[in-house]
Amino acid sequence: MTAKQNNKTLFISDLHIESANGIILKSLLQLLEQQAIGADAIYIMGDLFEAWVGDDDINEAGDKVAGALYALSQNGTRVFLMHGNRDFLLGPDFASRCGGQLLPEPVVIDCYGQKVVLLHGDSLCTRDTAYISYRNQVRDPAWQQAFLARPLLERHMVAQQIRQQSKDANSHKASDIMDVTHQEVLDLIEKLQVNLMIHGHTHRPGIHTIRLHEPINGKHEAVRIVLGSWDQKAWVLEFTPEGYDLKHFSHPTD
Ligand code: LP5
Ligand code: MN
Repeated sequence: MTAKQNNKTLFISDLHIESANGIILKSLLQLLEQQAIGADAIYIMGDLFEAWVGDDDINEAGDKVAGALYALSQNGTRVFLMHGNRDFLLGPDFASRCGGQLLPEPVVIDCYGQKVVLLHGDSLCTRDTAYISYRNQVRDPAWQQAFLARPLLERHMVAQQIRQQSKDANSHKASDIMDVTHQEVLDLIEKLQVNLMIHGHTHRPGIHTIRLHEPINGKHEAVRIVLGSWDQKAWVLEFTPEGYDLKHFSHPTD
């Protein structure tokens, strides 16, 4: 049997969708209908939504995203979702409405024969100690259970307050502490013995080569690919058996 043509896997993150009628959702729908169609898989690596307060918060933006991903999955593209710091409460109910699967992080996948570690990226920003201690609290299952038991309106109000506190806090933080800690990256790559890492979160899209102290899989280098946030344009990492390409596109204008 001949190899399937046009094998590709897409990686996106940090869309921060907040409105059913906004340009970002339109841009995602365009990507799913035009570029993701026929792909082997799509990995949505966190912060798909601006804020997610629980799968019981049924809303039009969520419905549209789930409907489009479900259609893609029915057409044979595997759909994977990962938590970000804005949508860490996204649960298996929503994932199944997308015809997808929620991945733990970090997770190591095999992409056309290459081992790749995937994670949202916030856990690598360890110099941002205020964020890491906040993260430890809100990732605690007991805290989440209690939060999800609160009325929806209250959850929305808390989310809005935390967003505001986060914006205020970030305006006073040095820019470099909101980037990944190089040692954390190295430690994870060495622990998992991979030569490729893909993450988002920092909104600093790029491809970085990392010199290794000890070779991994016979190589002295590893690569860290950072996905971009979708505020000004759409960022997509396209992975094929031949290689990868970090692309960006203009959002639709109409
Ligand atoms: O999101 P962004 O890019 O602005 O900044 C992030 C970090 N901030 C956050 C907070 C999110 O923006 C808010 C998400 C709301 C939706 C969540 C659903 C509802 C859950 C409610 C949770 C109580 O993730 C920011 C990082 C930045 O990335 C770069 O990495 O710096 O971190 C912060 O701003 C955290 C502050 O430094 C500390 C905030 C203290 C808040 C204390 C409230 C305690 C709440 C009680 C928890 C038990
Ligand atoms: Mn993020």
